Amino acid sequence: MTDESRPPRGINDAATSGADPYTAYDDFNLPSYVGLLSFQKLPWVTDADDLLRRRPDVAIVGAPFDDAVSHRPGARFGPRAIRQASYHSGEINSLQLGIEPYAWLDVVDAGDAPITPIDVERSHAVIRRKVLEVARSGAIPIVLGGDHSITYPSASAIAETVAPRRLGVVHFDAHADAANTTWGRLHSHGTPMRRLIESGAVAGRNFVQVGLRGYWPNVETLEWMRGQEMRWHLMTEIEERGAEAVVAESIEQALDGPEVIYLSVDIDVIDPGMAPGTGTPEPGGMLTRELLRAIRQVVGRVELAAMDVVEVAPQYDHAEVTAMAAHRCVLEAISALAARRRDAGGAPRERTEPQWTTGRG
Ligand SMILES: [Mn+2]
Repeated sequence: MTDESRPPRGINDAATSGADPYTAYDDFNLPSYVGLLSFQKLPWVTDADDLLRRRPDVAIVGAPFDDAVSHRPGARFGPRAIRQASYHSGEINSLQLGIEPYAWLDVVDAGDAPITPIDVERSHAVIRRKVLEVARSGAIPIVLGGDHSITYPSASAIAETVAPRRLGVVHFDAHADAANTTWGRLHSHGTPMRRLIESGAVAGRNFVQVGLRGYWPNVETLEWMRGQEMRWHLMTEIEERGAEAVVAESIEQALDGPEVIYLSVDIDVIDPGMAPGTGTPEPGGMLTRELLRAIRQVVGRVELAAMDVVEVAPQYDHAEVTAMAAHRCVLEAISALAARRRDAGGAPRERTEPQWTTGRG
């Protein structure tokens, strides 16, 4: 058990002399490479009833699935790579937003959807159920992919959860992912946005894409997208107008009717020079710093229902640079959620739950 009579010691606390070195730090405050792997060493709370009792503000969900890729596989290892791509542990302080996010928000790691390989339908079904369980606890799910096909079950679950309020989508990606089929299959990482619109989960005109470039999709798919009144902003538009103006317009378009937003981030929206660890890299993308700023901008402005960060394939990464960018996308969203709560006049949270017990006391 954690010793409740003393505050947990952290990385820069001076008063460790005289403490029993075996119990001086709890697991949350030990270095990031020590102990079990959860996102940011946050509590691992996977059971639906435990989530309902705890009612966290935000919950990380892993979707380690890549059976629906069209090119290089490997994103099934993305959630693990993202979870471990941080040297921080314990309490953290966002310099960008001037806030300690965990002082304002109860954030947990809800673990992974119980994926098995070689079965797209089954995997999508368990992702949908996992995201539903988390969202019904009141937490904002932040889903770590996984290939982009997981956005179909994940955003479908969120559309069901927020109904009758309507869901808009802000989607950062090099690719539109709105094809009808890929190699004859309806469910692939090239089709989830089409399925979301066709199923009625999201209206086409509130589906807004940012960062598209390259040589796909084909003319017929673009015509279908226009017919659905989808809005998209090419990378060339970001080059000409700047990301901040483009993102501001995207937010207005996504919220033109809906009340809440699903944010989907394909890491390949970043230039492959800065994020090589992905399955379908597309040269000429956003800077990492532009994307992080854009995430703060979106989450600071909208009511966020859920988020995903997908297509991190660590086999093609170098020095964890892609996984670290994905990890930081999540942290920027969490910090922006905390800043929203503060700016709305909320109170810092009371610590009723230990972050992580030591088992060493
Ligand atoms: Mn993509």
